[in-house]
Parts: sequence; structure tokens; C-alpha cells
Amino acid sequence: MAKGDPGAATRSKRAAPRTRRAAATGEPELVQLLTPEGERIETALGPDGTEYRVDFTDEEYRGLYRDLVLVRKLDAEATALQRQGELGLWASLLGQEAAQVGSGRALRAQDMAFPTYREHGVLYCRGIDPIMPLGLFRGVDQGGWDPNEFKFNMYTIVIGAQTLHATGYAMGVAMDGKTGGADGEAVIAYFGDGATSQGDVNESFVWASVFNAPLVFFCQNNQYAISEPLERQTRVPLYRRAGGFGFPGVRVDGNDVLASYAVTRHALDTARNGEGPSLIEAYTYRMGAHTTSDDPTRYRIASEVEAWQAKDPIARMKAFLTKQKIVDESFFAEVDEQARAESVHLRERVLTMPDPQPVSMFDHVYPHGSAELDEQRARFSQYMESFEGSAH
Ligand SMILES: Cc1ncc(C[n+]2csc(CCOP(=O)(O)OP(=O)(O)O)c2C)c(N)n1
Ligand SMILES: [Mg+2]
Repeated sequence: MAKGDPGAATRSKRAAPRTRRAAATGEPELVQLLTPEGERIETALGPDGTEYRVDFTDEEYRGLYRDLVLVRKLDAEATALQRQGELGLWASLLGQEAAQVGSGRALRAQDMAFPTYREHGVLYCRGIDPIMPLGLFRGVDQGGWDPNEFKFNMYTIVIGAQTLHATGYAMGVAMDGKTGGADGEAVIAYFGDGATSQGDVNESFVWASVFNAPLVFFCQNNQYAISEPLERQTRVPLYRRAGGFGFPGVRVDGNDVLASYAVTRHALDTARNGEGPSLIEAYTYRMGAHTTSDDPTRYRIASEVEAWQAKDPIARMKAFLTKQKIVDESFFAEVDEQARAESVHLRERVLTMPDPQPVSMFDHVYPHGSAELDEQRARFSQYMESFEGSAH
């Protein structure tokens, strides 16, 4: 590999007493800083010897817990709204909160994110009003947020396509000279385990590698692509694919918000320093259905879901906060109350979202319009006017 060793800056020759080598965590080669029982691991070593750790204040630990609970509650409210006919569809993130909050909070203000359709937790961390994706899934707008303002691109339903967009964007960042220092820009592309079988994702790996793009590929391996299990996508752990493309890969416990943060922050800083792309495989589990139009009982057994419930990302953070006495008794009730109030507010606002005027679909095709589009709009308006006064 032509570029420098991204682990060098944080590597130490002797491991600290409470350092855990990734391969010894029970899961193969998994970077973990918080066990399912809520025990803290001081440092964890990645497969290339990179040392991962976090150093949060108590206030920051509490903040991460709050994020996890809020994101889960808002997601549950969206699922309920779909069940009541208020959304056309919803893709729940249930079980993936830590991977999303950990990586989302690791982003610096200048970093750009390219999501799939499930990154509601990252969207929340970017400071976007959580109602925005509900407009998309209600079918009343295209999502609504400004990608440039929030540094969070629009949701992408076409599997893997956003990795190409992210690669092109990241190459542009490098060409603009915005990498090479601590205040440089980095880009993150989210995708799923199923997406790794797409040509787009593999082409992105090639381009990002040979152009040394400042890009973090963040794969949430939730074990399924709708009903297709992971073993139908790969014979090797996904993170190891990176080696064949010429950049580092690491598997992190995606149900551990601290490790997800540490690994993503390191990969982003490597990218912004001009040291090229990396692949993070966040090993997690989709605890709910693929979307509200899916019935997972058709293709997986209940005991598998139960085994993963024991690794719940929120439960382990709660156990940690309690054991370390970082919170007092009232904290959890206060967070639950905030989550309840915000979800009620979300529901109220969704129910009052107005239906769009059909002609508005021409509004955001081009930033400055076009003569052809103007003609299409005029013809469509005429067509709609032909119904005026009729019962239709
Ligand atoms: C190019 C393309 N092919 C097929 C689909 C249909 N489809 C929607 S979601 C999905 C599975 C994606 O699985 P994964 O990448 O693991 O992401 P997850 O939904 O599990 O987060 C498929 C095949 C699509 N949206 N786009
Ligand atoms: Mg998946």
C-alpha cells in the first residue's frame, strides 16, 4: 500500500493492562469498548494494531444515552404512524442505534454523510428535524432537508448508489485541497451488508482507493438484506474485503456506541489527514422487520432475535451508567419523559402535514429551471385545470 500507516499515530508497543485484543472478545475480531453487561474496556486493538479508546466526560456519556433513547423512541413512533396508515412505509433502525449515534457523533461539522434510507439516527445527530424523513415516507415531499446546510445528503433507496456519489464527492474534496490537516474534510458513506454485493459498492472501493479519497465506508452489517442472510453475501468477514482493494478495514461491535464512535472518529481523522479511505463493518442486528412491508417471521427464528436482544445497545449503556454511578435515579425517568414528549410532538406535526400541490413536483428538478421543464409544467397545469368543477 502506497499510503502511510493510519494506525501509527495511536499505536503503542506495549498494551495497557485493560487493553483487549479485538480477536479475544467472543465475536471474531470485534473492536469493543463496552460489553453487553455494561463493563468498560479501556482500550481495544484493531486488526492492524490500531489502539481504540474514548475519553468522555460524564455529561457526554449521559448525552450519548439520551441520543440512543430518543432515536429509538422516534423510530418506534414512526412505525406506529405507518401501522395507522399515516406513512406509506417505514424502514426502522431498531437495534442499530449505537452504530448510528456512535458514528454520527464522531462526524465533525465539516464532514459530509451519504445515507441509505435507514440512517434516522445519523440524521438526528446532524441536527436535522426528525420530521423530515417522515415527509418522505408519507409521500408529501422528497425529504425536505438541505444536504449542503446539514452536510447530510438525501436518503437513497437504490442499494449502494450513494457510495458512488460519496466517492465522487470525496474525490472533489481532495481536489479542492480540503484534506491534509486536523481541520480537513472527510466523507462517510453508509450502506448495508447486502449492498456489498452490488457493483456500485465495489466500484466505489476501487475508485476511492486508487484516488486516495478522504472517505469512510460505513457498513452496518445487520445480518440481513430483507430476507437474505449474510452467508448469501460473503464467505469472509466483510471488513476483510478492504484489504483486497488496498485500504484498511475493521470490524466494530455495532451495538457498542463507544466503540462505534472511537473507530469512526479514527477513520474520519485518517481520511481528513489525507491518508485515504477505510472500511468499517459495524457488526449489529436488525431487531425489527426490514420495513413495515416485511414479515421477518417468514425467514428467521425467534431464538436468534432473543440472542441479539441480550446485546441491546441501550441496555448496555444503561448498565454502564448505573454501575459507574454516572447518573442519579431521576435521570432515566427524565430521558424517558423527554422521549415521550418529543414523539407526541412528532406525531402531532405529521398529522398536520399538508398534501402537496401535484404541480410542485417540477419545483426542485433543476436549481434554475429549464425551458423544457417550463413547458412540461404548463402542460401539466392545464391538464389539472381540466378537472376543475368535475367530481374528480
Ligand atoms: C439496486 C436495488 N436493488 C434492489 C433493491 C430492493 N431492496 C431494497 S432494500 C434491499 C436490501 C438491502 O439490504 P442491506 O444492504 O443489507 O441494507 P438493510 O436494508 O439491511 O439496511 C433490497 C434488495 C433496491 N432498492 N435497489
Ligand atoms: Mg442488511
